[in-house]
This record gives sequence, structure tokens and C-alpha cells, in this order.
Amino acid sequence: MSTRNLILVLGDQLTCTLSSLAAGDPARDRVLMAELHDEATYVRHHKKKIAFLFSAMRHFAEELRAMGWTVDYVKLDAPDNRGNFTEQVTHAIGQHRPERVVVTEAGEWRVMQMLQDWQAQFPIPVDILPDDRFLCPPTAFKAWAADRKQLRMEYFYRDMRRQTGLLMNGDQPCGGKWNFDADNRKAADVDLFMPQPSRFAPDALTQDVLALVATRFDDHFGDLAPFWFAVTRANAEAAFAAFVENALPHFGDYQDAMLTDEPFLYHAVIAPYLNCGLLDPLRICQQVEAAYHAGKIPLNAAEGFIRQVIGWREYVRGIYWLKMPGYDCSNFFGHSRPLPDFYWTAETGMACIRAAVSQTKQHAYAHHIQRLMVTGNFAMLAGIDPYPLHQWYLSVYADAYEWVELPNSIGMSQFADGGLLASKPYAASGAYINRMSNYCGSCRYDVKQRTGDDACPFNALYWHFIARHRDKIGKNPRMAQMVRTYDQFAADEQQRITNSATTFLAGL
Ligand code: DLZ
Ligand code: SF4
Repeated sequence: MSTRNLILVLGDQLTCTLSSLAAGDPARDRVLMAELHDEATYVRHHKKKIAFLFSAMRHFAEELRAMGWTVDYVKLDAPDNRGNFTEQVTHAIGQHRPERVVVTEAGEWRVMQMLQDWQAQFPIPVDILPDDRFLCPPTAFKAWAADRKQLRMEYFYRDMRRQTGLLMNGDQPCGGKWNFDADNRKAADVDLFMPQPSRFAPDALTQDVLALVATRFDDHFGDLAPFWFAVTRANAEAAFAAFVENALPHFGDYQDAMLTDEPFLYHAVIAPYLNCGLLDPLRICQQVEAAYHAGKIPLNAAEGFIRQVIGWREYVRGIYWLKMPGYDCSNFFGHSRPLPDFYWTAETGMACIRAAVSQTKQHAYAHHIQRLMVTGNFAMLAGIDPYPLHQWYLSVYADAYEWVELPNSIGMSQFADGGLLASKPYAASGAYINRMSNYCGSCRYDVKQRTGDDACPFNALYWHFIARHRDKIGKNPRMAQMVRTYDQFAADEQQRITNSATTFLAGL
């Protein structure tokens, strides 16, 4: 068959209605997908993340073939695998002599640069089409941001509610309020009947991928087994339906709770599926809205879920494209400490970090409060360099692509952008973790002590952070109170805080 267009489908574009495919013709065009060494190693992704994505890609190639597409799927160990996008596409152009290359815009700035370079580099035109799976194109976000002195997610989110009509009564929000987050602050109790995310046994195709990843990425972080992620659209949709039925009714209440040995609580664990294109953001929000109108879930749960998807997720993508390149090097506090080894080994006396890292190793997953208030909070208080921390988040989580991970880690969790994304640094002492979790009971440290060898390290580190950065954070009205509180501590207490914090940091 002669090829008219070569349609390159990237690993996070596993959507049948993708713009590049919608613009094509299965009878005349050829799809190219490739498992690439460079993409798996530009940060050393978690083994389970690579296995998930390769398996989802292989299943998607099958789905496309069943729809009538000719798909060149280049496996990692195929003889003609060229290891990176540019050489793989160059090779395919030489092989098939297409008239043009067609590709939907990339999620990551790094890959988008590559696609744009091809427009000058390749002998044939390269069409880059918008990614209409998102509700707010980067250009629309830029226009929205240009009109504002200060960017706040809440106002963007309201516009997205109006634009989509989700949870709206005419021009008013259902329930009379836009945001029910104030209701979502409950700690969870251990519950033997807690719903679990749907698990799927690996089929033969996934087993091949698991064997491949086990040999080729043996030195990457993370466990391959147990592997139970959905790798097909049908299973991802089934997992989502089960979440709506079983866990979503409680999701709002317990969004921020943490429990030892309960990594998932009432969370959906659908971000890996959503971010690689197996689930459609608008469609899942419409399903949640329908469940609310059918009386199956309360409004705070429906609103909290929809806000994450059409609000926060779209907002961080907008910020990413607004601020890249350069956003990845933000370092407002000038932090430079290397990432401690226990982010990889989980070997630390701090029970909260141990729980977050060990389940990250096992599942390539941790929920947002573990990322924000445990590993993220610790890194900011301890003065860890935000860049290696960002690379850590990007590599260890199955859902992480730079457009979503970078603003969340650099902006939200490290305040490294100086307050563009977050209205205040998400800094907290052990008391917050104790309130939202049951970790402290089994910790070798005492959450009630501020200083000394047995005191929870988050406590002295918190006050040390406030004191160190008083000039930068004291101007923030929401932090100024903490600076005043620190100033009211007696001089010898301030000295004990400094001693405890510096001793702890020296031992990292
Ligand atoms: C994350 C990832 C990995 C691990 N592997 C591949 C791959 O082998 N082939 C591919 O097309 N994409 C992969 N990706 C996703 C890309 O690194 C990148 O995040 C997206 O293309 C978004 O720009
Ligand atoms: Fe974490 Fe401190 Fe609680 Fe230990 S005492 S689990 S270190 S917050």
C-alpha cells in the first residue's frame, strides 16, 4: 500500500477520536507508534509505569487495527527500533515515502519542540493538530491569563463550569455554591469494607510487556508485580464505572485522608487512564453529573471530582504552556539540598514518608495529599532542590506527564514559582499529618514534640523553614501569622528549633 499520510500517535494519545486520526483515512494513511528507549529513560520511569504504557499502547494499536487502520507498531526490541521519535519517524519516511506527517500536538514541551523542529528538518510537511481532548486550548488559557493581575484556579474553574454546563442550573451552580471543598476535610477510619480500585489480570500481551520491562528496565525504580492496571479502554471505563458506584459517594468527604495500608481510600486511581487517553475527561464528568442527578452521589463528591478534572487539571496544563520553557527551573526559595535516598528506598523512621514511598514503589501511585503534604511538604521544609524532586515525581507516578506533574510539584507543592499557582506555601508541621492520617501512632517520632531527638522532624523543620524564609513568606497575609508566632517563641526555644532542624538536616 502506498502511504498518503504518516500519522504518528504518541504514547499518551491513546484515543480513537484523536485529532490526527480524525483528520486521516484508514484506507490511505498509516499510523506509526513506537516503544522508545529515549522516552522510557529521559527520566528513569517506574517499571510499572513503562509496562502500563507499553501495554496500553499495544492494546490501542490492536483497537486501531480492528477499526481498519494500518498500524506500524515498533516494539522496544524490534530490529528497526531507532530509540527516539526523530529517528523513528525519519526511518518511516524513508520506508513509506508519505506525502506528509500528521501528529496531534504533544503534551510535553520537550516533545513539542521536537515536532516543531521536524517542520524545518523533514523533506515533507509536518502538520501539528490541536489536542481537542482538553477543554481549554493553551491559546485560550493565555488570553484568559492576560486579562488578569492574579491567576486563581477558582475563577478559571467557574468559567469551565459555564463553558461545559456541568452542574449548572442555568447560569447558577447546582446547590447555590461553586465549591464544596470546605466539606472535604474528614479523616478516615479503618474500614474493612473500603472499596478497592478495579483490578485486571494481565493478559498474554501484558505478560509479554512485563517480561520485556523486567529485563530491559531492571535497574529502574519500582515493583512490576502485582500488575493490575486496566490497559484497554473497555477496562478503564469499567474501572471508572465501579469507582462511581462504590467509592465516589465518599470521595468528597475523605479526599484528604491518609491511612496506613490503605493506599487508595476512596480515590478513583484513574489518572493513568485519563492522562494517556483511555478515558475522556468531559465524558467522565458527564457520567459523574448524571450519577448526582440520579441521586446516587452527594453534591460535594460530584463537585469535588468535576473540579479536579475540568478545573485543576485544565488549569495546571494552562499554566504549563503559559510558563514553559523555564518553569522547570523555578526555585523561589533557592533550595539546593539533594533529594534524600529515602525517596527511593523508603528507609526512614518517618512513618508517613515510609508509607508514601513504599506504596509509590509498589503501585506507581500515591494520592494527592501524600504527594502534596507528605513527600512534597517534607522536601520544601527540608530545602530540597525542586528540580530533582520534580524529576522524581515525573518518573515514579504512572499518571505523570510533565504538563500535569511540573506545575503540581514545582508550583503547588514547592512554591518554587513564588506563588503563581498556589496562594501560599503548602507548609505544615506534623500536626496536619496527624490530623489527616493514622501514621503518627506507629511512628518512631513523637508528633507532639517540637524539638529533640524523638520529636517529629516536620515540627522543627516547619519552624526552621518559617524562620529561614521569613522575608519571602512574611509578606503573604496567610503566612505572616506564622512568622509572628515564631517571633513569640522564647529565644532558647528558637535556638532548640534551629539545633533540632540543623542536626536532622545534617543527617539526611
Ligand atoms: C512516558 C512515555 C514512555 C515511558 N514511553 C513512551 C514510548 O515508548 N513511546 C511514546 O510514544 N511515548 C512514550 N511516553 C510518553 C512520552 O514520553 C511523552 O510524555 C508524550 O509523548 C507527551 O509529549
Ligand atoms: Fe510523619 Fe511526624 Fe507523624 Fe512520624 S510523627 S508519621 S514523621 S508526621
